[in-house]
Amino acid sequence: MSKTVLITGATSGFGAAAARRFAAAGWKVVATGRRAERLQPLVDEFGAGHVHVAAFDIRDATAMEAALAALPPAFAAIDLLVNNAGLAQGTSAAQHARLDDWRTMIDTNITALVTLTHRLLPQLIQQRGAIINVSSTAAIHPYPGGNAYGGTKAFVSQFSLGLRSDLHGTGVRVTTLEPGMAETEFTLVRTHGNQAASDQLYKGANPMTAEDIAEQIFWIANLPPHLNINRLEIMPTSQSFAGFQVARDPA
Ligand code: NDP
Ligand code: 8X3
Repeated sequence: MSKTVLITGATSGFGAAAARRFAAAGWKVVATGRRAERLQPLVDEFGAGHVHVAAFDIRDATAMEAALAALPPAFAAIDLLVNNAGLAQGTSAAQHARLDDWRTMIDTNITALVTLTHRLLPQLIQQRGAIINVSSTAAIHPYPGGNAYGGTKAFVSQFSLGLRSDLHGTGVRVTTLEPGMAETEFTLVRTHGNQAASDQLYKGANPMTAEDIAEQIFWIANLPPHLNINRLEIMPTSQSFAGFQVARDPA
């Protein structure tokens, strides 16, 4: 019998590519996100028996609960939760950042993620299922302007490892996936809609693609049940590390 995956943030980027990857392989897919018009093509492509879509703002716990309660019976037993919905907003240094941006990132990347995870844990245990949390290299490697975004992703990574510990003996697998630069709508969102800035960032950089990350998610999910990838950090070959910065006294 085919397994069921619930993927958040399936209207774009990693989530959309993952929804296609899993549906193409015969998984039943519950695809979520706010933009309903981006979800419907998944149903058109794979059929209502294979993809169920639910459009809601993941920060709205009531809407999330209603969407879960309304899952058709064929999609109701979730084997795999892919917590992918998330965003960065702003690239400014902390002292110039907008507090609203920080709150949006915390509400989406942390609060919504833990709410959905908490809601699905009993059935994931029952299914001996799996959780893949999409974190970021920003969780591990700080950079100027990363402030609250990196903080939210550090939470995601550490929360994942904590879940893994708590779920010891249940058979539930937990992975934190930490990608570096990938070309999606991520930078468009981060810059509040600046397409030129987004294009400039990725130009000539050979970034990863959404499909590259979807393939990693699919691979992690389809490993034999006795194997658990705890953390997977992945970057494009073109991206690496730079040294510490040093502020010097004036001469
Ligand atoms: P995209 O902007 O292309 O996709 C983000 C997805 O999250 C969209 O489907 C969006 O759906 C959804 N989302 C955002 N806010 C909400 C909300 N309030 N309610 C419901 N859904 C929401 O970016 P990516 O695919 O790149 O990002 C996916 C994840 O990967 C994020 O968690 C991001 O932090 C992480 N990541 C991205 C990297 C990159 O370089 N691209 C690198 C490392 C991690 P909608 O707007 O329709 O609601
Ligand atoms: C996105 C990767 O380096 O732009 O999570 O923060 S980065």
